[in-house]
Amino acid sequence: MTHTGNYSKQADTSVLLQSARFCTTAATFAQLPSDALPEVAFVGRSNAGKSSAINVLCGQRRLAFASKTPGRTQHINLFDVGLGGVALGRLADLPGYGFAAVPMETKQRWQRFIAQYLTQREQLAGLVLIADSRLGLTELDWTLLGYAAPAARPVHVLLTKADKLTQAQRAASARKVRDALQQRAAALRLLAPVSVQLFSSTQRLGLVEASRTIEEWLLPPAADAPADEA
Ligand SMILES: Nc1nc2c(ncn2[C@@H]2O[C@H](COP(=O)(O)OP(=O)(O)OP(=O)(O)O)[C@@H](O)[C@H]2O)c(=O)[nH]1
Ligand SMILES: [Mg+2]
Repeated sequence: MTHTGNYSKQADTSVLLQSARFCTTAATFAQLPSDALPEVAFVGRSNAGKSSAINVLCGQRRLAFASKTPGRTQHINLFDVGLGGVALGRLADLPGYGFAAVPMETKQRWQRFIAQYLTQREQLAGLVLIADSRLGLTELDWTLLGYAAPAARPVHVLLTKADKLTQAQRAASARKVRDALQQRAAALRLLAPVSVQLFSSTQRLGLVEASRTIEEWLLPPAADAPADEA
């Protein structure tokens, strides 16, 4: 991989992601932007830390709303990212799943919306699956990976809240998730690559690795030679 990323001198956040600006909020599939900009979606259980991860990756404190009340993100919130004022891609903050106190009907509506997004969103370039490093991947996460599998987009798992674990526990958490993925990938028909890393929004752990992965999905690879217009 030749792509080196766009990093400012001292910062661990990428210039591309720092440019994030709120774009729109969508409550239905039809409300999603219809242009062709590639999108990276953040998915995971409610309260896993999706919004916090987006905020810290973008170097902005309140871009995606991070709350202590689980289940607050009920729509898909989209953020534009670009370089030199030109939008090149989007980040999508998807509704969290698995929050028990949400009425069944609401839960089913979100589930359908997420499933439709994962299977039909052509602009989807990759999925960032956020999971609590203390819990690893739960059955709901495996269900989501099953929904996502047919679209064959790459998945990057952020095992977040790693600040709550000791070094040894962190290593064990990552190993357990990698092993489980290896065991279940064939049954789930996960064809695209799945990568795993530890992360902490509060301790800014793993920012560079996560940003690089997202940048590589959003920015087209540098061409060897500029293509002539035919
Ligand atoms: N210690 C620690 N706490 C975190 C971290 N990331 C998120 N949190 C906390 O976890 C809670 C949930 O974080 P959010 O980012 O709102 O989670 P979410 O996945 O967006 O939740 P929903 O929008 O409800 O789906 C908040 O109280 C955050 O402060 C982390 O890396 N470390
Ligand atoms: Mg959220």
